[in-house]
Parts: sequence; structure tokens; C-alpha cells
Amino acid sequence: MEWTVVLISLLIAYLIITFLFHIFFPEHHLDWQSINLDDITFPNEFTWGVATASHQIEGGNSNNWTQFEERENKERSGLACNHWNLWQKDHELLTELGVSSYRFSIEWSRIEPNEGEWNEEAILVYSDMIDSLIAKGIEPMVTLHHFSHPIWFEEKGGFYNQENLIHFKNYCTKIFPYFSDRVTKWCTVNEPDVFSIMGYHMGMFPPGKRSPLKAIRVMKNVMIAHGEVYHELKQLSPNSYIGLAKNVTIFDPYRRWNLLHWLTTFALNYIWNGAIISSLKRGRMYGKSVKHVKGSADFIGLNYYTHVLTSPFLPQTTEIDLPSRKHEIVTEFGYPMYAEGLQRATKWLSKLKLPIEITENGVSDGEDKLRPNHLKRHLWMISKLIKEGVDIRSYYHWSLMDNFEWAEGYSMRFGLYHVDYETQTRTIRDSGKTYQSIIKSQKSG
Ligand code: GBH
Repeated sequence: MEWTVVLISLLIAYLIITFLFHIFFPEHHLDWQSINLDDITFPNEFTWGVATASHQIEGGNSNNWTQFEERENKERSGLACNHWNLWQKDHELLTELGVSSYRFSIEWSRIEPNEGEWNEEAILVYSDMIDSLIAKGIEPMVTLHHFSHPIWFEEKGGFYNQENLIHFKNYCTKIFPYFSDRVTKWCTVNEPDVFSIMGYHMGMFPPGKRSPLKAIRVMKNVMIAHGEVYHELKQLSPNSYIGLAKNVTIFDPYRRWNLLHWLTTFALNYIWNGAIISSLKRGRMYGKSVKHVKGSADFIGLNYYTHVLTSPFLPQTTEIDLPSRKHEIVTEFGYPMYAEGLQRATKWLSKLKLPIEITENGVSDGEDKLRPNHLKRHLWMISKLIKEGVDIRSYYHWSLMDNFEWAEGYSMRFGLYHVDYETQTRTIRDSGKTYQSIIKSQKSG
């Protein structure tokens, strides 16, 4: 008799809890049909930009990625956009778009091809790039590590071993003084979350490991490296503005009546987003002290793409299409287009009480069917958030042009410019023109 009472009460309690979750935590969605996407206004000081990363555009690299591409027999990055030779022409595209800033990264493997051996010629090329941008009135934002690093560093175990962090610090303090007279905005590392989970848990980035514990350890080490580099560089140049790019992916329960899906959501949100925010805010991460990381940022860079609907059976690879809501538009990559998430992501980051720089946002869309709308929805959202008082200072669209999309190779195209890899011709897409005219009208408005 008694066990039926227990069962029934448990069931009732469960229903009440899920009912309350539904009421108090609905998934945030807007009715885009009823929104006028042209109704946007940005402050005059707002920074309009585009972003790229060295390994994805330069070509001719030799680093942990080229090694991985060969070892796993993946599509080779090869010549990529041949940007190393065509950068002057590519800078003209920036002028054509009318951006006021350009985020790009420095390829550590070019600067220090062998341990302790510095390639002054490569440093000069980056230096020329910086001069060229400034001459065009475009402010550089430099990323020091965007997923790629020298093979010798990888072979020592890369960021997996804490004693290797000194090498990253050496590289950063070596090149920083060459540019700090002309560059104020710096990102130490790009997406510690994506870098560690994709490389050490999902096995889709080098070194191709599959261990959640290793991923967590690497994420922690990358944050420690960030913190140490931040303090060193600030000492060298106190006026520089240094942060990192954080990928905020929002995890939502696939079935909102299923408590297991909620539990997965809480866990993933903590592992992916919460831990990194906590390291910067409190100097604690995964229950351990990372005290130099606390306060080690002048801004927080936000790379925002999507939300992921989770259940305990989430695919452990990105090769499978993720679930989406019925009314959501799904991208080529198989992710839902979810501009609403920007509001949730920035709210989360607001805990840090730092200016927010949107260091990346974009979509894979070779035919450019979604991108114009994608761009307008996200800009509408940002305009609204700024009006509501969120301190967003910039928007860097990912990406200037099609490029080497890591595990997906050249199959995914994120560019405002289409790249014909045979002829290395860049052609502006409609979305590029859309961005160009938005920048123009906002700058003059
Ligand atoms: C970023 O994160 C990287 O910093 C950058 O190098 C990379 O090229 C860029 O994203 C694009 O992927 O097309 O809307 O379906 C890497 C993690 C995984 C985020 C794929 C964007 C696809 C979004 N990315 N995801 S969409």
C-alpha cells in the first residue's frame, strides 16, 4: 500500500517541478516576423569589424594542425587563402567593407618555428600588416593564439602540461613589444573551451584525444596561461587593452519536461561557460584555485554562434546534425540560428562587469541564403541590448572571407567574400554588401 503513495507523491512532485520550470524558465524565442530588422541604431563610437585567424587564411603553415591534417588524413589546409602573399589585397577588402577594426591572429609557428629560434622576417611581415591597417584607418585587434601552435610545442604536450606554459609566455612577451606601440587591443587566446573540448574530448582538433578529464585540465591550463600572459603584457604596456575570446554556447534542455535533460544542461553550461567565467571573476575553476586568472581581463570577447539542445545522449561529434526547435532555421553546419541567445550570453558575461567585445559571430552558408538575415537579426539584437544598457563595444563578423574551417576543411564557408580557391579570387557576397551598407549608414547616422 505505502509504496503506491510514495510513487504517486513522487510523480506529483515531479509534475509540479517541471510545470514550474516551464513557467519560470521558458526558452527565450522572439517572433522574428513581427520585428523590423532595419530598426537599429548604434552609438557613434561603436566598432565595426571582421575577424580571421592565421591558420585558416595564411596558407603554407607548418604547425600542430598541418601535422594533424596529415596524420588523420583530413582535408589539408595547404595554401588556404594564400593570405600570406595576398594580404595587401585582402586589406583592400576591409576598406571596401568600411570596417573600423580587423581582428586577426599571429601564427606562433611562424614566429618561433623551433624552440627559442625567432624568425624576425615573419615578425616584420606582421608588422607591415599592422602598418597597412593603421594607414587605412583600421584598428588592429591581435589574437596571440587561435587554435594553432608550433609542432615542437605540441610534441612537448602543449597546454596539457603546465610546465609548458612558459613557452607560450615567452612567445607572447617576445612579440608583444614589436607591436604594442601600434596595437592596443589584444586577445591572448581564442576559445579555451572549443580548443580543449574539441582537441581533448571530442578528438576532432589536434591532438585528437578523447578524454573529458584531459579536456578540463587543458582548459584550466589555457586559462592559467591567459592570466600569466595578461599580467606580463600589462606590465610591459599598461595602456593596452587585453582580454580573451570566449565562446559562449548556450545549452538548453531538449525536452523541457525531462529533468535529466535539465541536469545535462546545468552540467554543460557549467563546464563550458560557468567555469571560465568563474576563473575570471573569482580565481576558481573546477573547484581549484587559479588565483592569477582573477581579474585578468580588460574586456571579455564573446564569440557567439548558437544554442545547443541537450540530453544525456548528446552526440559526441559535430558530424551529426544537432536537434533544433520546429520553427528554427537550421544552418549548413546543422546548428539552429538563434540570435536570441546573444541576450542570454551577454547577460551571463555581465557578471564580469567588463566591456563586451563581440569578437566573432557568423554562419556557414556557401550560397549566402541565410547570412544576410542572420547578420541583420544579430545586429538588431545587439542594437537592442546596447539600448538596454549592456556594454557592447564592437561587432566582428566571422569571417572576412571563406577559409579553412578546421575539422570541416573547405566545405564550410563563413565569408562575407566568396573565395575561389583555384584562382584565389575574392567576390563580395550579398551579405557583404548588406554589412557594408549597414556600416555606412550607422557611421553617418
Ligand atoms: C569559432 O569557433 C572559431 O574561433 C573560428 O576559428 C571558426 O572558424 C568559427 O568559429 C566558425 O566555426 O555555422 O551557425 O551553424 C569554433 C566553433 C563550431 C562555432 C561550428 C560555429 C557553426 C555555427 N564553431 N559553429 S553555424
